Amino acid sequence: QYNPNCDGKQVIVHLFEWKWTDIAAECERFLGPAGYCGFQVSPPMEHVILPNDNYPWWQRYQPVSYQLYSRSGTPEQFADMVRRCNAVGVRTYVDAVINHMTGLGRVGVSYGGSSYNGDARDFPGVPYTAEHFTPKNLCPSSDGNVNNYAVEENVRNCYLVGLTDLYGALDYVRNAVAGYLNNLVDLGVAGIRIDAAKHMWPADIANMLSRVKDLPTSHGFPAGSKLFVYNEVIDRNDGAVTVDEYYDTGMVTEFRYCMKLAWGIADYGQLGGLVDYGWGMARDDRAFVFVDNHDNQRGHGGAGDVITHKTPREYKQAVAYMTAHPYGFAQVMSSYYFTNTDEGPPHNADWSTADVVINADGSCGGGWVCEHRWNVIAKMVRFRNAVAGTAMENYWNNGGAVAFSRGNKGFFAMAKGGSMDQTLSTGLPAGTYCNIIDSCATNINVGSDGKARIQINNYEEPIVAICVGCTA
Ligand code: LM2
Ligand code: CA
Repeated sequence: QYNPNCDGKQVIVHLFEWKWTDIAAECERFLGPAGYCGFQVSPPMEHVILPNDNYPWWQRYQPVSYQLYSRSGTPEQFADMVRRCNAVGVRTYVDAVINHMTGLGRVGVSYGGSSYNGDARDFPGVPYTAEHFTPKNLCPSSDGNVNNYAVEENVRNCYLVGLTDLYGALDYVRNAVAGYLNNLVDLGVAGIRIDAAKHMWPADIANMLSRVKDLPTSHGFPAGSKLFVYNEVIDRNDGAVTVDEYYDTGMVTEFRYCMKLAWGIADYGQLGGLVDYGWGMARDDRAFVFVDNHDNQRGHGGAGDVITHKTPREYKQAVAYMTAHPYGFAQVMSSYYFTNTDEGPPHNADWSTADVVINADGSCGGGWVCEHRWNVIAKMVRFRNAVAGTAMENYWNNGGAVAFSRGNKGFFAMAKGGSMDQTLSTGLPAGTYCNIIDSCATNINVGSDGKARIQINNYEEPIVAICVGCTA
């Protein structure tokens, strides 16, 4: 479960709140040609519907059943999306919400017709009833909610913000969750993010995963391929639960990376200390890294010291550095504009999710940010694919600009103020290369000593990325 199953490609994009029909089209017209490994979808299962809160994005983190009806579309549309994306080599990763069901007090009927009653712990669409939820006596908190991150049992056995907590030790629950995951596997899904993994026992996750079958060869997966897994564990050296507890169940989200990268972009002198194992950061082959995610970009889980699309110039530098740097497996965020931290995606008059608008110049409209289409970001996806498997070498940093090579396959430089002029070792064979960031408008000549004069004069996109075999 450590292999993303995308033929060695290196970057996943989170298409936050996109509809299945839009994603299918995006795979064919952009993600495939751009070299994206795949995309993470918002939770695809039936969820609560909250008109009184103007249908917030977080509706989708309150499951009602495992039927694939959601604000993003129907089961048929989901299946069609996965099939069409697989056909162009772009894989689907599902945000799997399996720690809990709805919040207490949530009562209603969801998109696929399943009813829900949080107080009664009644979810006939699965079905789950009261006995399938964590017994009160296992939760050492006076109000039943997670309220002390220093105590493991509190974090894992209590109700996270009042969400009815599934009792993952039960064979019935493990089987129900595995049934959901196996349905996804049958449809051609390549991997999952385990939402709130920190609030689940690693042994429960391991057991659930042990019941999941291999990926189907009918969708182009080599025989014996396993579902890729990344566990969402917010570990900022601030509690009893640490990322290393999840190394056996898959990769782990590395939230300290968001912080460290933000500090490094603010002060290039700190970029050299981006990955700090002494600080407890996940080992390289387990780290799942990102500049920001759907929570911390809006002040929810793991927020603070995070760069987002709201500061585009810094954001491009942050994503560029992440994708150039060899640490971990990388995810790019694709957002919608928001002012209120609860508000859902761009919507039509009836609050159904609006289509993603693609402008003539390739940017998005209609309220969608589409960071994954930004020039620097899309180009750096190609760079990361081109240099996969190589180490960082020839590291140079003068506090205002930074540069390094990736083995003998690529070289990257970035200038905080927008300009630099330095002769540096590139690690590359002698020859003429072109900067893929400016679509090869600039050539860079590497001499027989491996050195090249690196000049940057571009305030918005102050980056040079050259790689063997890379063209406009
Ligand atoms: C996650 N990771 O561990 C998700 O990434 C995060 O987005 C989810 O929280 C959380 N865990 C649970 O899946 C979001 C959001 C919360 C929201 C929950 C449930 O950040 O604010 O909580 O989804 O929808 C909301 C209300 C909260 C209320 C709760 C239960 O904001 O006030 O608690 O619903 O009704 C009484
Ligand atoms: Ca739990």
